[in-house]
Amino acid sequence: MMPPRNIVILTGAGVSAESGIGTFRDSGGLWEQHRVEDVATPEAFARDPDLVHRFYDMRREQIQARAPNAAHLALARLQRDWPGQSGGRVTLVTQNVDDLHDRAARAEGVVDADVIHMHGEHLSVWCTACDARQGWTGALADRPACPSCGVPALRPDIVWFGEMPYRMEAILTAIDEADMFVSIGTSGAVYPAAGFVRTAAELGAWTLELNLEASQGTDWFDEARHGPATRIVPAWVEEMLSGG
Ligand code: BJW
Repeated sequence: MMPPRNIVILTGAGVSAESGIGTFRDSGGLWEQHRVEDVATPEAFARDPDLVHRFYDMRREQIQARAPNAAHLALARLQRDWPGQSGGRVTLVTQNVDDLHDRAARAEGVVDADVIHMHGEHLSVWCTACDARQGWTGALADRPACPSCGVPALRPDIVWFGEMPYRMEAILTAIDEADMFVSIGTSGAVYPAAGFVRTAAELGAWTLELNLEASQGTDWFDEARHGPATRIVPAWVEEMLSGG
């Protein structure tokens, strides 16, 4: 393999698991006996908004008590140091709706960190009346008014099943320009993210999977390393930054 310049990293729930944030499809990935597919859809929200608000209020509160782990911090160091070392760039795309990559970037002093949250963010709300999106740390179950328009029409700024993930054009451009595509802590069960490895491989990028176990798309990767993210991600970043 030629030394890579541009790297695209896709992360999923597995990268935050060791920070104490449960994954979606591992055993125990249920909430009050509901599957994620039963609460994370526009239809579920229309049918039972109280249930959906309680689910997201609980998770919005939970993530604020969690902290980035060694994998988030290592990826932030790669974002910070790779451009100077290689002349290339690292595009970090996450399916996660927590803010642990963003906090890790701040902790490691990444200038202009751009974490692409393709499935939205827990700490953001979207007003379905005026279309404004804004930062939010509190609850929504009591139907607060939108700070922009005053209408109590706020919903979690989360991409639910059947909705278009955010910033797809920027993601596909980055994959098109990537020499290396790395997937970390994702089961490969949810599209379009699950298809990125195939696109990257077809466009000529070298592909690497870092996950606890083989993902559903594991055959698409040139190399797979399996183990906990806090061990295998810092080791890989160290290899990259030492030119190995
Ligand atoms: C560790 C670890 C450790 C654990 N260290 N690793 C039929 C076929 C194909 C597609 C479809 C279909 N029917 C419908 C669709 C489309 C649908 C879809 O994919 N459905 C599937 C269920 C089949 N997708 C959509 O609807 C998306 N939109 C869309 O497609 O729009 C149309 C479009 C068309 C053309 C182009 C583009 C778009 C929207 C998807 C929205 C997903 N939203 C969620 C919920 C929001 C978050 C929330 O509620 O909190 O996002 S679902 C949930 O799954 C969440 C995640 O981001 C996402 C992915 O999960 P992830 O991250 O992979 O987690 P897990 O739990 O599955 O895996 C964790 C992994 O970590 C495991 O492998 C573990 O082993 C590993 N692990 N500990 C390392 N310590």
